[in-house]
Amino acid sequence: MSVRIAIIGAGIMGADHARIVAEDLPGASLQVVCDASQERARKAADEYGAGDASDDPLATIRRDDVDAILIASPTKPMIASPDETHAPLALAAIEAGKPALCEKPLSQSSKECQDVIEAEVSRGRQFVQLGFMRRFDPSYREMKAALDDGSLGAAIMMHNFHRNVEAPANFTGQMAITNSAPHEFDVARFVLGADYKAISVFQPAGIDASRTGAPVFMVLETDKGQLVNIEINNNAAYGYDVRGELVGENGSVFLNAPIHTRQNGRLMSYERYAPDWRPRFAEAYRLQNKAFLNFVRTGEFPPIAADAWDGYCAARVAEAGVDALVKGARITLARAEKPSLYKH
Ligand code: ISE
Repeated sequence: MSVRIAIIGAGIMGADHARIVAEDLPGASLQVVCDASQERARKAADEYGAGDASDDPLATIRRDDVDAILIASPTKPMIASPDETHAPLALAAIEAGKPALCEKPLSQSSKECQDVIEAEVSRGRQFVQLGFMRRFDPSYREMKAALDDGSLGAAIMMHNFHRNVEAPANFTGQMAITNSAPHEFDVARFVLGADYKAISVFQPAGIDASRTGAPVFMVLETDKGQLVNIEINNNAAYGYDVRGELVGENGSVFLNAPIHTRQNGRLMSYERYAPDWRPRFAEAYRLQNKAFLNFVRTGEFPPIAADAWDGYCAARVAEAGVDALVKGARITLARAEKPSLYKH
């Protein structure tokens, strides 16, 4: 029997997930596409062959003909964070007893993440897989394997660059920390098997820090004594460019992007950058969504996937990062106790 999936949100990520479910996820069927705009929901539903379209997320979650939820909530009309609907919808899915794959971040509020954690702990099982898809990216998987198999020796530093072509209109400098950087906060934790104990945040002098997408440079210290630096530049202009280097005592591992061709001509040789994250992480999204389908079928939470606890950890360090930026100070991190429900 096909797993009947409802997608909440038909924006850039909702539409891409609808494509993956419809074209690249055998065993799943696209039952409903829901969006605040009925027109946008209908367009995505027609394009990807969904059974229905809706503009009511709670009714969609509760439908008897829906087995699982994919939360890629529509961005508000860009007047607030585009991510503020994720946690409430995750709670509604838990209430309905349905597994949910929730796009990152779970919430920009660590308190809202704790509400989701409490809802799962009180039911004694996990419902929410969180969309930190880089954990499934083949490049990050090889980087982690080199550390885990001992060939790198002990990890000492990790360098991360995360560049978008152009920031959306509402994208504040702080959103570089709360919306983009959670990918690095999570994947560095995952690769290193560590947690953060402090964060410092800087911006280049002379830039207009209030300008949308103003770059930020962060230095994080882990509880294993490692250093993690993260550059977020959402107005890089030249292309979507995510880089990483894990430095160990016996060597290092660089990430390579899945670039398939190099073009020669006019005395030049060049490779193309992706215009945004979807082509760069297409395989990661496919593998993440495949793991979610298996979770829905078996109830076994995928061993490398992110969960509500990881969402809380990312939100906690993002909150400290905004604090560090505003105060121009190194901020130490306190965290709640990890419930035993979260095994990874
Ligand atoms: C966006 O929300 C994503 O999740 C992308 O993966 C990331 O590269 C981008 O910076 C975020 O704004």
